[in-house]
Parts: sequence; C-alpha cells; structure tokens
Amino acid sequence: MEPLGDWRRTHWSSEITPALDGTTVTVCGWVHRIRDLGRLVFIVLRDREGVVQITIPKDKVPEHTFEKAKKLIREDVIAVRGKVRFYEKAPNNVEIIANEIRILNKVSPPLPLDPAGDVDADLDTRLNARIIDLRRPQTFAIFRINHIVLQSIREFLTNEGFIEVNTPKIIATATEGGTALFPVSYFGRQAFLAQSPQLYKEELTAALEKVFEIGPVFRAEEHNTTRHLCELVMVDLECAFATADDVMNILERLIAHVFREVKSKCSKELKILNREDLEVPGTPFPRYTYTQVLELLREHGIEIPWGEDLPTPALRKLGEILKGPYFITEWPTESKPFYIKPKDEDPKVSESFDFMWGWLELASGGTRIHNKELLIKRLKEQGLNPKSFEYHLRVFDWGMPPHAGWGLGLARLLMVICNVRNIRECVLFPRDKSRLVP
Ligand code: AMO
Repeated sequence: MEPLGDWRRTHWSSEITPALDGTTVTVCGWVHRIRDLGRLVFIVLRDREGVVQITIPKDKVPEHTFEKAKKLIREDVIAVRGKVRFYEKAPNNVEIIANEIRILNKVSPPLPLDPAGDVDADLDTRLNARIIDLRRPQTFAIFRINHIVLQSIREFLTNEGFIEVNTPKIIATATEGGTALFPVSYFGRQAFLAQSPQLYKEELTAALEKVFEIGPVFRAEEHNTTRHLCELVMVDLECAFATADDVMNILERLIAHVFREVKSKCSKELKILNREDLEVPGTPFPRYTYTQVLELLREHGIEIPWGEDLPTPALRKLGEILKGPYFITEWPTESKPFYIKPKDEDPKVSESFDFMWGWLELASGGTRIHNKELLIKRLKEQGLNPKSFEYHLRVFDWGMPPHAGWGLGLARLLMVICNVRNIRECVLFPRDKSRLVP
C-alpha cells in the first residue's frame, strides 16, 4: 500500500478525451478490468464518472510501474499518472500511457458482488454489499437523479418563498394515527421517533408562514411491501393563509419542475436506466373526488363501501384505469388524521387529497384545522387524549393562521421517475422489518 502523497486527481475518467492528447494527467479510482498480455498490461480504471483505459507497455514505461501493474487485481484502488494518447482502437478513442502507478489499497477477495455486472445478483445480495452495488452505473444513476430531485425541490420551493426548516425527530407524541411508532428511551422517559414533522410544521406557519422540510421519518411498518419502509425521507410543506387547492397547485408545479430538471440534467442516467421516455407531465393534474373514484371502481367491478380506505387490489385497478399523475380529493373525514379540516358544508367529507401516480400514492395533504375547539373535538373523536397534545394545542391560542400542506415520499417519487418496482432500489440503505444492516 502506498500513500496518496501530494497526488491529486486532475481529471475524472470521463474528462479524458482525445483533445488532451500529449497532456500529463493524474486519475484515481478502482481497477475495473485488467488484461495481462505478457509484455503489455491493459487496465480499465473506473471512477464515479466512468472508465478510462490505462495502457502499460513493458518497453515504454519505467520497470517499477510495469511490475506494479502486474500485481493488480479487480477493485484495487489506484492512482495513475501518465500521458494521454489519442488511440482510435481504445474505448472513447483515448488511453493513458502510465508513467507511474500508486497502489493506494488492495481488496481482499472474494468480493460479494461483481461491480462490472458480469454476474447477475438479486436485490438482497446487492443491498448487503450496497457500496459495491453503487459502483454499478445502473444503481448510481438512481442516486444521481435523487440528488438532482432534491436540488430542484429546494430551488423551486425557495423561489416560491418557502423557508427550509429542521424539526425534532425525537418526539413525545404520535402525529399520524394508524402506523405504529418506534419507542425510544429518553433519559428514563418514553419518547418516540417522529412519524412526520406534522405538528411542528403546522406550528411554524404561525411564525415563518411558508416552510418546508426534507428529512427522515420513522414508521414501524409490519408489512413487507415494495412500497413501504420503516425509515424514509419525506418532503413536507406547510403554508399559512392557504387551502388544500393552493398547496395542490404548488405540488403539481413542483412535480413538473422536478421532471423538467431531471430530464435536462440527467440524460446520461435516464439512458442507463432505459428511461429516455420520461415525459414532463402537463399541469394541472386531473382531480377526482373520493366518491368519483369509488364510482369508477364500481364500473370496473370493485365495490368499496363509502368511508373505507382503498385496499391494494383497488389501487392496482385504479392504476390500470388512471395512468400518470392525478389527485384523489375530499376523502371521508373519518379516514384522515385528526388535523385535517372537515368541509364546513359537509363535515363527513374533508378538505384532503392524495397525490397518486397510477396505483402508487406519492403524497397526501389537505387544509388543516386552525380552530382549537374543533381540533380538540377531532382528537377526541379519533380516540386521542388532548392532554398529550397540550404543547401543540396551546400554540392555537397564540394566533394560528388558516393553513394547508402536504407530505411527499421522496423514494416513491424516485420510483416513478426511474421506473423501478421496489422502493428499496431508491434508498441507499433501506430499513424494513427484516433489514437493519448494513
Ligand atoms: P402520509 O402518512 O400519507 O402523510 O405520508 C405521506 C407520504 O409519505 C410516503 N410514505 C411512505 N413511503 C415509504 N414507506 C412508508 N412506510 C411510507 N409512509 C408514507 C408516501 C405518502 O404519500 N403528515 C402527513 C402529510 C401531510 O398531511 O402533510 C403524512 O405523513 O409517499
């Protein structure tokens, strides 16, 4: 093993082009492939951005360089200094004739996974060796797109006047009924991992007015599905002096913006993922009320009593009928969390929405209750104890504006953009009931 010393990368592999013919460069990365022809060694060096051929002819390079090249095996970590040469038979018509090689680290074979992709591996094997899996262009492409998605969300919402915030993830009370909490021992007191920033983001509208948060939330999901995880990144938004309609409008424009950015900045990644057909969706997205959706399902042979949630088979059917993005609005008040506002003229129905893509729910939200008495009534109706929410409720005495917002599952959005079936593909180190490592 040799030190990096004062060597620094001068170029990514993808930046080595025939135009650099004659230039001395330093590249760093991993031995992707190696071919030893006796007096000539070829190495394909891989870095995050691609690969470049390194050529080491015995009679043209220093003796020690040739000897080192002979010792290398796949995935060893190296730095190479040499001269770029235009050579039309090499990949991308270019190679580097190595002058010096530094072996920065050796691998300990066998590796659990082949990053060159010569051997197929199932998702579990890939997740168990995620770092090697991420060296595969198909896997890395998803996370480069994820980076652009995050960047474009921040850019869009900042331009719309929203302020990015961070709220606590260790909390005292549940916010989302239904899904179970992870308990935490907090210096002898019972605490929980946050299921959502719901209560904090609502409170913040009483001061910062327009906020968003991109952060982890935790849900003790019992079921092993391709769309549920126990830890996920949620994009949460909350807006003062607004209704469900206003925040649906922000959401659909945000989604179109994200698609546009991914399409213009990730053409290489979309190609790797066979997703060159990605289209920027037109706005506004179609809107169907919950009642209309039940009628639609009935026409297709699925009967769901009014008031019930849509089970997976119904969602699958809906995905066959309604492709692409749409909203389901006006859910039964009973099926929604306590903070969602019932409609004034018909309190059985709420000012709520789910944002869907085919069969998959990507986000949900609505107008919130900003009247303290009504909020307490709804807490009680849902079997919750207002006493547990006293720190939240007192803010409603301090001038709570009418407000609305939504929460969007980042990995689910990525599933749609990248057209992958399992949410685990879209999270670096997914957490589900059976997966706690790596
Ligand atoms: P909800 O519980 O519907 O709403 O969550 C919002 C969005 O988060 C994603 N999501 C999940 N993704 C993966 N695994 C999970 N276990 C999981 N649970 C949720 C989905 C979902 O649409 N506080 C409200 C939002 C609001 O009203 O502002 C909330 O959390 O994409």
